[in-house]
Amino acid sequence: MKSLRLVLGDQLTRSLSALDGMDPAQDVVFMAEVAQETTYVPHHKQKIVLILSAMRHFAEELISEGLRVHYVRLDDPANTGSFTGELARAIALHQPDRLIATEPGEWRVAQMMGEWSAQFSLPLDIREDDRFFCSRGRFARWADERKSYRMEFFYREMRRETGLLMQGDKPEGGEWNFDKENRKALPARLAPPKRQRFEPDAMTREVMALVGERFADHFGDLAPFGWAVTRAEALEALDHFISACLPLYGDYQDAIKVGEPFLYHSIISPYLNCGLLTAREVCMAAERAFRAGQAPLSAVEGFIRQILGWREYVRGIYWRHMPDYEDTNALEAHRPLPDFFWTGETRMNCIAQVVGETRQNAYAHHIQRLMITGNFALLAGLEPRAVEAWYLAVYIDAFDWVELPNTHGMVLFADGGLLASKPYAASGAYINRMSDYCGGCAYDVKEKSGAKACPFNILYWHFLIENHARLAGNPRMAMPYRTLEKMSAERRAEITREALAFLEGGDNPQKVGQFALDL
Ligand code: DLZ
Ligand code: SF4
Repeated sequence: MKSLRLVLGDQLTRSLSALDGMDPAQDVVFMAEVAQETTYVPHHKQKIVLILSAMRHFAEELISEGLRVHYVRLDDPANTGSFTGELARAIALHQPDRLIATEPGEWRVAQMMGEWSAQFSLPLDIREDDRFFCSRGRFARWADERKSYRMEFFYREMRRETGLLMQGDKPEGGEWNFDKENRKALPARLAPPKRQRFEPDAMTREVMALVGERFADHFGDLAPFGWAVTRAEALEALDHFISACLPLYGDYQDAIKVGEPFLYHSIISPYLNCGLLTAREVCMAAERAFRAGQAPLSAVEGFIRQILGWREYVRGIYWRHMPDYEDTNALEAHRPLPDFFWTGETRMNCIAQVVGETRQNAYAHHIQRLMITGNFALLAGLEPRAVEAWYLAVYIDAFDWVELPNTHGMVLFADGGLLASKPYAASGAYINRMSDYCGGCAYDVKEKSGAKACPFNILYWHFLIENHARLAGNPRMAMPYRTLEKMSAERRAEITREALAFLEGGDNPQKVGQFALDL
């Protein structure tokens, strides 16, 4: 029986279930670069380079193993631009008896895939994506048993199930979570390790030329491009993280420093999410470092929790709640995304820095995404769809299944608390404590009102006022609401006036001047 085996751009793993039991004499692997995927959001140029170059390298590795690969390039004049169109051409050419796929990561693609069997009159075997620790069915069973599902409990079950960082049936070190030992402020003189860059080879340079020409209007710098595009390079990046960064990863997990876009973060999420590395091998490498005495338990536990806990949990939430999940808008946020999310042209130094680094690297670390751009989007009441499209486009590791719950649930609280127990709203004081952004800002983080006041200070209280009916009953919001209630009616009116002036005028210096006169 001849099978056509589908490998999507985020399934670049040799042990992928769709490639299981391959008959090299008959079977053909199908891979396609298609406009549908490169443009459904205006992906950062480096993100497109990573995916296409990693796809080409992966195909080459399969071919050198003696497998047959039907590979369609984006610049093939006959390319129809869609998975369905390319599959139709491949089926006509190879005349397979059946199709074999691994379940796709994205709802949109799963819907498309659901039609292929009838469309092509061929049996389609959709196999589980066993690169995840927790299958979709397994997550559904866990979630069915509870009214509210918090990550921490899910994570404990995953620890028990996998045996990662366990001593028999007890967690290593006697506790499940060591976060109280993590998250320190970064000492001024500590210099984080220099990160590896992988020089683009001829294949990557060819893709860069294609992307430069075809996606010139997409956000982000094309060069320098230093991401790993093969499994061998990704493994090297993993080794470097484990030896040079993991020991201090926990301590400085929430720190932010100007000019240090990577700090001690792993920066392996792009490789995990497109398949060059697997979650299992990454967690095992971290555990080995702990057992060998090379990294403290607090750091290793914190890192493993991100992958075994959080990453699996958000995927579970995505599949359990799509497609309705993305339509919720619990805080009824409808303001449009300001241009400065794309241009970085704003007097708010924190936003300008994060957007600038994002443009350069297609990357920002989690606390920049959550507490700078994300916090602003939450406080300003930006429309979830627009914010989500932005995150999906600009970050190299962003795929819908992981981006959507993180942005919609964690950052914007648009799911009304399904994922997070409270909105992650913070004023300028938090940003000032965790970063060195405020010193170089046109605004004053200590000012609470007037033209010089940090917009986060005004927007924070305005957010609480605007969402009083929706959030005041949340026990985890009791403290800020008590403080708000102690404020005079005049002060509250002043906050509303200044916040609306900012939100309507942007932080255009002229308008800000005008807004100061209006006060
Ligand atoms: C993100 C992406 C891009 C930019 N390009 C392609 C592509 O040309 N071909 C492909 O197979 N996959 C691409 N991807 C990743 C897909 O969007 C991803 O496989 C789906 O979202 C999974 O459901
Ligand atoms: Fe950001 Fe406010 Fe600090 Fe400026 S003062 S960098 S706007 S937090």
